[in-house]
Amino acid sequence: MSVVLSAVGFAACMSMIMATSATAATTLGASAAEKGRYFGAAVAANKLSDSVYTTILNREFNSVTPENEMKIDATEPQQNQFTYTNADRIVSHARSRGMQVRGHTLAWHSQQPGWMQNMSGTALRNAMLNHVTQVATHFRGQVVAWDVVNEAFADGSSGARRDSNLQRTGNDWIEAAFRAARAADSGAKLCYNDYNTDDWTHAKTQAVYRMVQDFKQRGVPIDCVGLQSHFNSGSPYPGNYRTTLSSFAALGVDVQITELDIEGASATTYRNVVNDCLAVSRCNGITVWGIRDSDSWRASQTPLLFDNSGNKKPAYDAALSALNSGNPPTNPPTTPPTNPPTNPPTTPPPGGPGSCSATVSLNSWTGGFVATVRVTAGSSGTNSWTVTLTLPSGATVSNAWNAQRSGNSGTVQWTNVSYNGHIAAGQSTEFGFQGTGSAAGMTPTCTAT
Ligand code: 9MR
Repeated sequence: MSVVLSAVGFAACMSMIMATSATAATTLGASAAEKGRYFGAAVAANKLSDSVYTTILNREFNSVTPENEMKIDATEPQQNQFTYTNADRIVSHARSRGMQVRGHTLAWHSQQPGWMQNMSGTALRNAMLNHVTQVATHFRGQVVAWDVVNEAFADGSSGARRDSNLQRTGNDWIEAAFRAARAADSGAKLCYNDYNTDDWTHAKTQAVYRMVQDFKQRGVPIDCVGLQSHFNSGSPYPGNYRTTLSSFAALGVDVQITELDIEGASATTYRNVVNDCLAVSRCNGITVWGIRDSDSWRASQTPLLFDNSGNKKPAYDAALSALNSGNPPTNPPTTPPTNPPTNPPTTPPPGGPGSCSATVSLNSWTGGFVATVRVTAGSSGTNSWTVTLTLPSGATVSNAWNAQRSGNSGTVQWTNVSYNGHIAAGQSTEFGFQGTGSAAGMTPTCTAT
């Protein structure tokens, strides 16, 4: 029996087809945006004159990461001489077309200029903090997220920090970098970024997880974790990738897939990665590490979404269709608060005014310091608290977190902020500040209500 479509049925059928094709986004960036996310690419400044390259970039992507142009050797080739020409070209190309920019990277053991490679100790710590401050200040308001610290953990089963000149300045170099970045640009999301942190069972993944958990508990300003996700035969896409994304997100940070490439560009694996990101509401977006295979740092692995001529590969179709069939976000994308409550508010303890005590620990270097003040409630708990500290002459506070302050030198009073005034009996909270000069010998006093 033949089926004859009535005119009405045919029209209805056509309108369904047209409705479907009219609503499906046709580019990676547009589709990701419909899901409250971005789809980005690493971009090299010297390719912005290649029209095949820029045609794909401008059509497909709504986020850009400079591949090398914001690194330390590029931005501070001589100490205290900053050059932003190539980075600025990428930023202006992106922002003038409505693309967002991820900054990469402020503190890293690799791609250090010669002068920094030869430094150590307090001189290096100061130089690193100065670099973070200067570069984050230059790009303030232009980058939505920074890879503040890159690749600071060792490979293998140790779960240890990677040995480097930066690590040898003291284990707190990472948190010092994050604090300096927050002070310089309170609007950018601050990320820790690493590779081989995709498999949830790996020691390196677990070590990064514990660091982020510790930072959140102690009020170190961190907003996101970047998983580079360079997948290849030696380091394949893990079946528990989604668990890794959701586990980091559960710590209260965003997760971003920052340098995706997949040896051989399996369509299935690209689809899986997109689906995993869409399944985790705090997975903000995906950046592929290059546009065409020939742009890749691993070109021979043909790991990207476009071939050497700029044609879409099957992996492209898989990524786009996964984006198009994903669910819209249940939670709107978040922007970081300028003073994030890193210790989540606890239930106010019963009881009224109490007493409190405070201790201060210092991380000092020539010309500067970071102070961490621990406030501990007495037997009745606190509703609010004030800590008084007298700084030695010459010491000046440049920024602070988790407390309000009066003044920036001499006798300074620090009062709780909204989320850390209530401390249960015997419990503690921490606030901190960074400054110049020497802060040795301060004795804090605490009063509570
Ligand atoms: O793709 C980058 C390549 O052009 C550089 O030569 C290389 C030098 O270190 O860095 C590459 O990008 C790296 C990124 O900055 C950090 N994660 C690993 C990336 C691939 O090596």
